[in-house]
Amino acid sequence: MDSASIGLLRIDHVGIAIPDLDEGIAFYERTFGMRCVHTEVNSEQGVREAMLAVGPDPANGCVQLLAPLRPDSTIGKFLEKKGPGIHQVAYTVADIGVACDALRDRGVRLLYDEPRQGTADSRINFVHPKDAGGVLIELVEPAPAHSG
Ligand code: V0V
Repeated sequence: MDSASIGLLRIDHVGIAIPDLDEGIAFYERTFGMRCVHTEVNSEQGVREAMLAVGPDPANGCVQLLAPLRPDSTIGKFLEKKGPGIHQVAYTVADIGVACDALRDRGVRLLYDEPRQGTADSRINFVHPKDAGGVLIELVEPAPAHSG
């Protein structure tokens, strides 16, 4: 890895906050012809979520729909303040520990001291939007079976 690289591999997903997951999935399938490849409830993050493959291969990038489990969850509060829309941009990383340490060295705040559980047993962390030009950046290290 060269000194500037933090091990980013590709855009993993663009996360979109929506009030109702089933309606959101139906809209993206009907309108854009995307395919829902995964749904899951993440209680710790307070979300019901769905991954929709943008093209034939989900590894080339997904839209992630995020619906709140509770009004006081992160997505619930975001919807109340800003309404539905883009919530985050997520990058796949080779090694989340390496990426987070490199970002901390560069003066960027990570939200968690240690990575937490994300979609499909991935490990995730976030860069605070105030340290990333107003964009919530998620880092995703896929579970071994999903990486590549
Ligand atoms: C808040 N702000 C944002 C933002 N959320 N700016 C851009 N994008 C967002 N998504 C801004 C907001 O406008 C305020 O700016 C400021 O940050 C403080 O916001 P707040 O409403 O007071 O909210 P906080 O501070 O309570 O929470 C903001 C953070 C929170 C980013 C700390 O959303 C968080 O912990 N996010 C990480 C977890 C998460 O997002 N989980 C749900 C997805 P002004 O008004 O002060 O200028 S879970 C997921 O993606 C999974 C499981 C997965 O992908 O696998």
